Amino acid sequence: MVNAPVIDALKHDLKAEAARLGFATVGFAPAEDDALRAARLHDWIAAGHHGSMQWMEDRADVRQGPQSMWPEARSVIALGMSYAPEVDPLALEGEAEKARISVYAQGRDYHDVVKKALKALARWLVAEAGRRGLDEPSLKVFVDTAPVMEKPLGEAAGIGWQGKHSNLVSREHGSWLFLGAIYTTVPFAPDEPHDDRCGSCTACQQACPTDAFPQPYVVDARRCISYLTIEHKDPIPEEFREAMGNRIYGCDDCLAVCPWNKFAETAARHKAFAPREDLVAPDLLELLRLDDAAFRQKFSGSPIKRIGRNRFVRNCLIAAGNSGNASLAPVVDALRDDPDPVVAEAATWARAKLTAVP
Ligand code: B12
Ligand code: SF4
Ligand code: SF4
Repeated sequence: MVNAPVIDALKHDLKAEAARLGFATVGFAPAEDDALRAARLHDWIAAGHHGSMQWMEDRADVRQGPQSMWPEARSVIALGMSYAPEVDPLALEGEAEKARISVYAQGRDYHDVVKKALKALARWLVAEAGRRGLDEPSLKVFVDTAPVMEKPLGEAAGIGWQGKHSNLVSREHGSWLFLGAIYTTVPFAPDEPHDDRCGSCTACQQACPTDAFPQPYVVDARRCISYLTIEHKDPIPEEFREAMGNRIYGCDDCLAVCPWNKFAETAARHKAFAPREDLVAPDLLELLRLDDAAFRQKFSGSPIKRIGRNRFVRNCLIAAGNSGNASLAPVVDALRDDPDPVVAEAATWARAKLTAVP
């Protein structure tokens, strides 16, 4: 039997516990599939917007909604952790000796931080439900890697809305939230879905260096610098190389120009996401010299470690080619003989660009 007053009190206390664990926001949605959301996911994949992310295609039928993954689920708890930056993420644009690492990757790996907090919240929920005489709940926790559409679920749970850059925007935290979700058998009363507050603004679409938005709210990953620098394993298509500038890991441009960021309090940022000093404005020259062992050591505990040395150095070479900085030529030259063909090809491209420097 559903004991609504006890579940409502549990929901109230769960919000306080989530805040204690470092979440900046939490909301509740019914664990229902939504036909429009599912159709848009399938359309996105049919259009090829996922590029080489085959895992998006393989599990699209599960990703499309909570019921498709787990029919026993009754509620979705959507959570956000803030990583609001203190300085303008676009400040290093065009700096010849420096590289740009997106804000989300300058601190500790959010997968680890958010997952740990989600698990702690899940344990709290099981213990509290038992203490309050409710049936033992089942739960599943997710951050990023599972076939779950975290952004639309966050919108359904009222913690923000999907902006025209497609990410979840919060009135209090702007574009700077990592998302996580818990599916549970507890039938929590849902919160109101968030309404769209983009209005006539188009700042994010205009800011995109590679024109990655075929229409508002939709990203073609194949054109997105985040995808090209993190997910894409092969040589970066020539048409995007110059537009990448000095971005070597991810991209913040569409997030950073969002007017809602002015309400984002860095005080709400989880302390684990404070930027590492050496990753705020790293020297391209130093990064180009990383071998496998040095790469692993430098990026231990950072999300950057996931892409491996070769892909990382490939990205740095594109930035070197764009730098117009002839003093990088010797280190670029040396990488033309790199055993990895993708690195070697990027070095040849960068060297030719630097030769053209007057
Ligand atoms: C695949 C993926 C990517 C891909 C594809 C991006 C994308 N837009 O989907 C790439 C590698 C490009 C990427 C990049 C980034 N990502 Co990413 N990514 C994901 C992942 C794993 C899946 C997203 C997904 O399901 N995409 C499929 C598409 C179809 O979903 P969608 O974008 O929600 O699409 C909806 C809209 O297009 C909408 N729609 C379509 N047409 C229309 C029309 C109208 C009128 C409307 C209203 C809506 C609408 O319907 C679709 C379905 O509902 C999620 C984690 C997760 N499990 O959810 C993280 C996630 C979305 N990424 C995240 C981040 C931080 C980023 C980057 C900012 C990282 C960076 N700094 O480089 C960039 C941002 C680029 C961008 N503008 O999107 C965060 C976003 C947090 C937030 N506040 O929203 C997530 C949630 C990870 C996390 N757990 O925190 N990412
Ligand atoms: S992350 Fe950068 S490249 Fe990707 S859509 Fe946003 S502005 Fe464009
Ligand atoms: S920049 Fe403008 S259009 Fe883009 S998400 Fe923010 S408010 Fe919406």
